[in-house]
Amino acid sequence: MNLLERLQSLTERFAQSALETAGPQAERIAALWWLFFWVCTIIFVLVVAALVFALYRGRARSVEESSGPAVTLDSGREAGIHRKIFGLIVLTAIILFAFLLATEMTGRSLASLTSSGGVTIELTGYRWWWRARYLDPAPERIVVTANEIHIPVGKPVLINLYSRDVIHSLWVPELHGKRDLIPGHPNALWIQADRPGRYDGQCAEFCGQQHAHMRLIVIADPPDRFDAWLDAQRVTAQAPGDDTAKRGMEVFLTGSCALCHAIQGTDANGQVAPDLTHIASRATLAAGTLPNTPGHLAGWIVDPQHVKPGAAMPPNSLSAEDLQALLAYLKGLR
Ligand code: HEC
Ligand SMILES: [Cu+2]
Repeated sequence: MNLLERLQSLTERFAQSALETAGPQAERIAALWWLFFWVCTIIFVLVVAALVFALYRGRARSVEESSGPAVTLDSGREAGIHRKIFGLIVLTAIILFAFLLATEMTGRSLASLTSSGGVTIELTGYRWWWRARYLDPAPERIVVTANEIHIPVGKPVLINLYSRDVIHSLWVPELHGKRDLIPGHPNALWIQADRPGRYDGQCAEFCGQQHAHMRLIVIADPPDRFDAWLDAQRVTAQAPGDDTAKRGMEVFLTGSCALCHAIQGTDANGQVAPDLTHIASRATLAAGTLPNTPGHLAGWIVDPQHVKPGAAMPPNSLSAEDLQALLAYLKGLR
């Protein structure tokens, strides 16, 4: 692969474009964008053409008249010019009003996507990661995860938005516009993906030092795969099989980890950090900051402040054996 191909495949995988729409909401926003784009482009071209014409004519005339008397407008011509200017002002007002109307109509149609009995996700912003809870009337069926959510293709999904600290904003450009997460003021939006794929979003409201490392991965699965994923997430962590992983679990539970992190099915029940019950099934670590590989995981656990300065996880000094055991344990949390 040469550099260009590498770049292309990278942008295909990770580029976020509001114009590469993957759902009805984003399509409406993109249509509005194109309307603004074409109308403004046409006006821009006309204005520049008029300007060039006026400059050209003005120059030709000034050469012609430089020896003659000063130019004066007769009152008939002046009235004509005033009428033209007035006409253009009215046209501008009409165009702006049409934009306003189109924006309002788009806003309304964005709000019209609803359904009952679908998937509802409670998404909470933290500095600097996302907690996601898949709601269910039966408490034991509720799924808690972080930084990576799955949704079923072709179905409207309701996302309730909360913040635990400052104002964040959710933006998944290929699916929807931005919506703020405001402390003490619940917000909501509907999203729908029409084709399977990975759609990256991130925090779009400056929220502190690591604002740029606050990615949310949205994976749209065909409905049966989505159901399988959700069922798998409902399963609590199994007791580890081999001795190394058993030792790792001990390190996790007796160390500081369990104060902040929860692992369902164990005594770890910390609520101020990402749920790690299925950490091994996620693509990235620390809200898209690192790929989820054993090497990166080890680096993260030992010194998160090096990777994400300011993040609310302290460094850990672990012996080499304990670290390896911890990695073996976390690897099993699929
Ligand atoms: C003081 C609380 C705290 C302690 C103690 C702590 N963590 Fe964390 N951890 C966090 C926070 C907060 C994050 C999210 C950081 C971010 O992405 O900004 C995190 C993120 C992680 C992640 C990435 C999760 C994800 O979904 O991306 C892993 C894995 C992790 N911690 C493992 C551990 C292990 C193992 C220990 C014990 C050795 C530990 N943590 C101790 C607070 C803590
Ligand atoms: Cu944020």
